[in-house]
Amino acid sequence: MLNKKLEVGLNKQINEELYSSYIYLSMCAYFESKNLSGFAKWMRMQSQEEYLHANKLYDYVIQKGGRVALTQIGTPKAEWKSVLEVFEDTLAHEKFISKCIDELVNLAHEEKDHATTNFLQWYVSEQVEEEANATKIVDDLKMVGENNYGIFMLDRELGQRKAEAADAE
Ligand code: OFO
Repeated sequence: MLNKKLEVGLNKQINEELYSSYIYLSMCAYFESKNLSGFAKWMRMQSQEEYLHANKLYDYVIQKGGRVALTQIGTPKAEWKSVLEVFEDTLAHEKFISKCIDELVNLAHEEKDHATTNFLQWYVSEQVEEEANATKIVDDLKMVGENNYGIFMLDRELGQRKAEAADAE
């Protein structure tokens, strides 16, 4: 049976992951509106990954005999001043998610729930990758600055993103 405090925490994280999915889908729509199809594709895939992150938590709660409780998802931001601002928001959001995961791990430790501690390690590693990816894109965008050709090339590069293997999202 799933510890009650962890059931609440994991359900909260399901909401955070679904909200992440919603944020990135909104960023995708923004890029589509600017005809930046490569950035849009990257964001669409990011959104789909977040949906899978939510579902992984969802399945775990059920597997442990807990009850999934879905709650309202916030309205995501819809407008940005630049491509750089979108990715700065992405990085800030991923740092926030890393903090949420760390707090959940702390709770699992406090409650001596080793199975959940172990389960959450996947998210701990994933966040290292998520922050590194966003940091790299922010750095690249800072390097090209206002240069349209640079933005064009980055749009093409990010449009090459491939879906990760089903188990490794
Ligand atoms: Fe963006 O990462 Fe989920 O967990």
